[in-house]
Amino acid sequence: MFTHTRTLIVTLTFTLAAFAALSAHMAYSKSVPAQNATLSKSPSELQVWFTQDPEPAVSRLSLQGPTGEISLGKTIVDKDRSIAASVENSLSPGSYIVSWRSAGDDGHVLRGEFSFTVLAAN
Ligand SMILES: [Cu+2]
Repeated sequence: MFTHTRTLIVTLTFTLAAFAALSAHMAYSKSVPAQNATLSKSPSELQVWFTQDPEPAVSRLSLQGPTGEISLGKTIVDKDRSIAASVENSLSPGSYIVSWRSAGDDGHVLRGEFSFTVLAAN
């Protein structure tokens, strides 16, 4: 009896842990450039990784610079749970904000942003 109860509790605990993992929202994992990075030259691409496979239909990167919106290449979804877009023209020194939008397994659209700085060449 005691053994059966303990087995049941252990089984329940594992089941709840598995359910929590499956139902978790997707989250930002890392990016290149990294959050608050200081770069000595303009990046040629922006890439953001997530904790689940990004949904291509809603995934988008955009970039704001000192003079407004900067045009990027089409946002692509990679197999390694990331989305990426090329930076078509060299960025002038200044502060930039990357905005991302994506969705994971549960379809909830998530948005976030992070900044990086491009230093003047010397
Ligand atoms: Cu969610």
